[in-house]
Amino acid sequence: MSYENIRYESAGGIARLTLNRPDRLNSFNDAMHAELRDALARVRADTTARVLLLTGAGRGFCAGQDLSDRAVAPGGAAVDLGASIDRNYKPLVLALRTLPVPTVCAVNGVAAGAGANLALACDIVVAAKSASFVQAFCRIGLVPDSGGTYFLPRLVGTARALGLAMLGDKLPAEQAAQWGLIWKAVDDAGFAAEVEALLAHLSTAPTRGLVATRDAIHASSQATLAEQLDRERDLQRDLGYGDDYREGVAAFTAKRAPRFTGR
Ligand code: T3D
Repeated sequence: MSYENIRYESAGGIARLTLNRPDRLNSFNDAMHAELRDALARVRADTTARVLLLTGAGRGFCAGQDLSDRAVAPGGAAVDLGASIDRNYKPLVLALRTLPVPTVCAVNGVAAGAGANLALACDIVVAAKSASFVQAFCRIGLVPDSGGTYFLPRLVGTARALGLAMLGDKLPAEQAAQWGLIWKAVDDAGFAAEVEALLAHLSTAPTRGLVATRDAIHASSQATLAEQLDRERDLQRDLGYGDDYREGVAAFTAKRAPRFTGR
């Protein structure tokens, strides 16, 4: 499939996916969703990829659903938004959360509506200080979707989740980091270099161990302590037979840098 609404490349262990409708602040349309599905399937099948970068082209990260596809003429039939979520947004969020490699979202500018929550579906979210997060749904009479009602209270607590979701204010990147919504806000001047350093690190990290860590941390909110201890035991047992654990211990013992293969 050729892409018109996104850019995708994979090289040096890094898969890079860029939302690419900058004149519409990279808002989603059906064609972009289809391309994203295709690209994420490629990442999943790419045995050389060790990390995924998700970012946006131009001044924004993503403004959520393209609302020009949602305008209804007086008396016209309304669009079935539930069908849109089943077809596009739910598979997108679940595909990101279950990728076999760590995911980094570099929020280069405003992230609004489903665009904000797409970012929150990634493992590590780094934002330029000029970026912001907007739960814009309440401005058009909707609820936060694409995992918004799931991610927000878990990340920032009920009071802040409700404030963000019911008021729809722009949350500046620095405050988002202070609140624990994202990992880090970085000066615009150093943003690209910081993202590249993160990608270089993750592309040579013990990939299976990191993905198992993500899965365990996500599972913990539904688990008892005993269940979580059992989960950690099972993952540790599995990883303990892996190449990266063997390499990590060998490198530590030999006082050299490890050469992880992601296996
Ligand atoms: O529908 C379904 O399938 C259900 C799922 C829904 C998921 C959702 O995401 S619903 C929420 C949809 N998104 C929004 O409501 C956000 C709308 N946009 C904004 O609130 C603001 O544009 C931003 C806060 C994102 C950025 O503000 P600002 O001042 O930096 O930029 P701007 O001037 O508002 O926008 C720049 C241009 O992008 C402008 O076009 P123009 O005037 O230059 O021709 C604006 O219309 C366009 N744009 C921004 N967001 C969207 C958009 N065009 C279409 N759809 C958008 N979502």
